[in-house]
Amino acid sequence: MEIRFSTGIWVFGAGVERFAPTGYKPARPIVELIKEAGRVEGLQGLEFHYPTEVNEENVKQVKDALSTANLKAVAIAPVLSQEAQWARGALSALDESTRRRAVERCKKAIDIARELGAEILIIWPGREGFDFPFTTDYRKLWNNYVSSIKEVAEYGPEIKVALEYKIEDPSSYLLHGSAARALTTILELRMQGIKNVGINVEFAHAKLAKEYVPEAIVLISRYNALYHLHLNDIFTEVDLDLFPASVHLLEFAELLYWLKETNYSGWFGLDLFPRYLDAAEMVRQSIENVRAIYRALESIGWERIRKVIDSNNPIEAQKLIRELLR
Ligand SMILES: [Mn+2]
Repeated sequence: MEIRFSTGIWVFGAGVERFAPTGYKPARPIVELIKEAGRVEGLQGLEFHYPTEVNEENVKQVKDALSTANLKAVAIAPVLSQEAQWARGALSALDESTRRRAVERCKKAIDIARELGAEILIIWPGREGFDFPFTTDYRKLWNNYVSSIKEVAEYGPEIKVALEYKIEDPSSYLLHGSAARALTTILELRMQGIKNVGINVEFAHAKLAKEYVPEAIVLISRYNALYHLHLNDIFTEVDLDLFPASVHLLEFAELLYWLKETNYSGWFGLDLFPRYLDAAEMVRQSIENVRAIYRALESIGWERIRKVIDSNNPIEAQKLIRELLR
């Protein structure tokens, strides 16, 4: 399995969050951030938000900076959450003019993706849901949401539209809380002939959905819908984008095994939040974590691991776990 690493350019940014409203670091120009990303050994691609990080005004500059840094544009993620205009929903908004603005933003993000040669449009539906009981006609909400995704996907048939599910936050209850829920939209759209909608599995979001991530990616792979990965980690309930495998080490090992077994050929995206850490160093350590686990699996041997799994024997599995720790 070829492992190609990408990360979000936001990882190198100021790091604004609700407990650090002005960020942990000073804001810097996008070209400087790309330059810094280019110095991370093993990093081959970058992901951008539209329009906050890349937009019509700076796209040429971004393109040049990427080529100088020898990095590929991997994905564009339209901002559909972190603005007051999306407080009551974006692609699912019951207010029709808001919904139109959200769809148009996604189409413009596709235009930017085309210009940069990025193949993936990441939709993080952080406001596609509701906040309070007895406030929402769920039939309208789902109809709006699915038809917006359809319109976006039809606009960019060569683009992979990747839904990044999460159970809650910022909205109180999100339509796409789990892999299976995202799959319902994907399968509904396939019945209407739309074949370019899939999933971006973020490790931490899958944990929030109480999924076991290796099994979740196998389920998604059954439908050839695993378009992208956002690797990171989480302790319990707060999504702070920790180093991949720094908490769920064994689950990560099994995840890598199943990515290989299901012939995953996409990018290994790193969605991290360095806070007070040096961003480049956090990306480096994340790449090394993934590589080290992959090497450990390789040294045991794929055949041996497959045999243990096929034996369906928990005792043999404990021996395999100890082999991994050697
Ligand atoms: Mn993410």
